[in-house]
Amino acid sequence: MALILHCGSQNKNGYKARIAAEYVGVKIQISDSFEMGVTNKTPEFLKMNPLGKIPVLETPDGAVFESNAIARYVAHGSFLFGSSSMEYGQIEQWIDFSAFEFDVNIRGWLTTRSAFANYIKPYEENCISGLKRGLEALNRYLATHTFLVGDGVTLADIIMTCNLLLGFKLLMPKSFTSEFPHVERYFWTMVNQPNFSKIIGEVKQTEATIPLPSAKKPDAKPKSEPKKEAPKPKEEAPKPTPEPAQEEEAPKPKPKNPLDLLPPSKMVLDDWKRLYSNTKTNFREIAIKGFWDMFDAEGYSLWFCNYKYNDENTVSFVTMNKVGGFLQRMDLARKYAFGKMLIIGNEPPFKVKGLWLFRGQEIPKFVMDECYDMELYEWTKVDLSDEAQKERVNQMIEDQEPFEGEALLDAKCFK
Ligand SMILES: N[C@@H](CCC(=O)N[C@@H](CS)C(=O)NCC(=O)O)C(=O)O
Repeated sequence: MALILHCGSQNKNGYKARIAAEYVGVKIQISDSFEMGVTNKTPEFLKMNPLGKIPVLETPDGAVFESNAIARYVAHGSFLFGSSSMEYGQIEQWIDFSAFEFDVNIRGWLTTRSAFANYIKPYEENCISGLKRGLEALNRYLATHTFLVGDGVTLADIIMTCNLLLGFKLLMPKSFTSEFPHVERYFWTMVNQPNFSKIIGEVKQTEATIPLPSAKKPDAKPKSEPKKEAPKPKEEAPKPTPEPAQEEEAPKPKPKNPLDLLPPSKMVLDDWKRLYSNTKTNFREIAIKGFWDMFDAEGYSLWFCNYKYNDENTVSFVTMNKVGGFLQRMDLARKYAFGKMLIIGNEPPFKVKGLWLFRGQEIPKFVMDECYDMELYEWTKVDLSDEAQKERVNQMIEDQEPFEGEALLDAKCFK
């Protein structure tokens, strides 16, 4: 009896064993009669996996469930486990890493965006920040490694790639992954290996995170538990619910941003941005003086920000990309904000500090809600009665070097 894998042919968890099988020359047959929600609820299936989940591998000696275990079974005793105890340990280490840092968070993020789950914003944010933390760590590692362990593909690469797959296909567009260039290079190298592409086919990166089902609006508060009889997840990732027909309702006028309802300000943000951009000499005398002349302390507030995880900023261009990504995501606030971000230090770990001018007296709520980078920084309102803080504002606007005794690696402006 051949090995029979019970799952759909597009199941990313099933891919793990199937790619491993290509490398080690094991034959696996996909059960062609498998029907999700039907086959896996039968008593015969539940004997193989009491949870009724897929994939399950049926062997002449019994069944194995859990996709990583199935892949291990297929790869047992082969070069896919490395050539020493240390390599073996590291392969297992990266398999666990990919399961807990990526699989858990990608599945969680997908679930929040699926038609069968209630949207819980803090949960989604938690998944995204966990995922980014893992990607940053992996990116650092891959800056100096082509494969996860040793000089060739191991089971760790197979499982890692499969666990990243739905992220690239459904959630993480280029603007998200470009912060992690080594992960990008690694992922595309892997999915284009002949033994991978034979099973997975061509992989296309999503152009945007799959939208929320149109019936559900983002809501910061958790809603009630899903009903027991809610439809079960499909085997593959949830598909976005189609938009309602256009003719159903006349488009509603876009609600005004609350910042547009604030009392008018004498400060015209665009004038300041123009002055900043056009001042090429005598910056202190012209631009900085002009800033304070224009500044309206009632209509605007100034904020210092400090990156919370500077210890992780060990690679210069990755740190710069991270800040660049933050500024891109702040695009939604262009009408209401100006910012300077400094990347500080001659050598790693680099510090990231910034100065932001926001319309209103608080950091706008929609920025806090929609730009997840915001929570990666500590925010302190500038005390305008403190001359030392005002001088720090000047230095940040001006990219003064040295800044707080250190060289600047880069300075980026949001305007
Ligand atoms: N950790 C398991 C996850 C298996 C899993 O969640 N399978 C999903 C489909 S991808 C399933 O069978 N869901 C059906 C159910 O929960 O009833 C693995 O890696 O095999």
